[in-house]
Amino acid sequence: MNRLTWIPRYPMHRKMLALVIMVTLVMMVSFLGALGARRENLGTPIVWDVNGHAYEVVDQHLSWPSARDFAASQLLMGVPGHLATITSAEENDFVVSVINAFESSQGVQHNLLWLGGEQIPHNAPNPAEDWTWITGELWSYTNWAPGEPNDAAGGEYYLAVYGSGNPNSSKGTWNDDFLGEGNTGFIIEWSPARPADITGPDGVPDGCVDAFDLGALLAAWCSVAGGNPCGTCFP
Ligand SMILES: [Ca+2]
Ligand SMILES: [Ca+2]
Repeated sequence: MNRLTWIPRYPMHRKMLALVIMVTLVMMVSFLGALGARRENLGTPIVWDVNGHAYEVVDQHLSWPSARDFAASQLLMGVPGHLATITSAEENDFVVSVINAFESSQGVQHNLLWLGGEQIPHNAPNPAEDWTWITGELWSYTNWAPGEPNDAAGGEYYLAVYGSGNPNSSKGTWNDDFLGEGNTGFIIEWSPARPADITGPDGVPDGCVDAFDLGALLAAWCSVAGGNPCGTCFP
């Protein structure tokens, strides 16, 4: 009787072969699963070392809601993205540097790129009021282009930042924009959870999560009744 030559003759060896096949299948399924979760857009996110967040320009013409959903579907080390939120002049400068890097490497000039700002409710009477960040961060810093926000076309409920491709507006300034506008892309930000910057050597947050923050955390932990699971505090 013919016999498949790759099948071991002895039961123990057959069990080992079955184990190897099973492990291989599990690894293949895991690998394919990882591929399915990979980021679909090309390019390399750039990390801002001030907050540890990563940013990337996506060169796709999508409506603001579609860009929002696309960003949320993009995982970076297991963290879903969101349309970028800009809460300081320093972050705006960094986002401009990300735009610059993308435009120079790809040889393109973007007109407008969606950000994660939306005016809610949409029928707000004042174009400058009721703006919110998609992440729930405090809306405080703004960098509107001159004359913006103006709701010029009506329905300008969505936030966009100018790239190099608009001759009338400075790169990095903002525009309230409508769904039908010719936005040429959007910016994704990944905001992984990280320990809070509680304090610095002078007692105020210093933009760095370091030993000062750990010390403040431990001090607060011991000072809160019942906060120390060991029931004692270090002197
Ligand atoms: Ca942000
Ligand atoms: Ca506008």
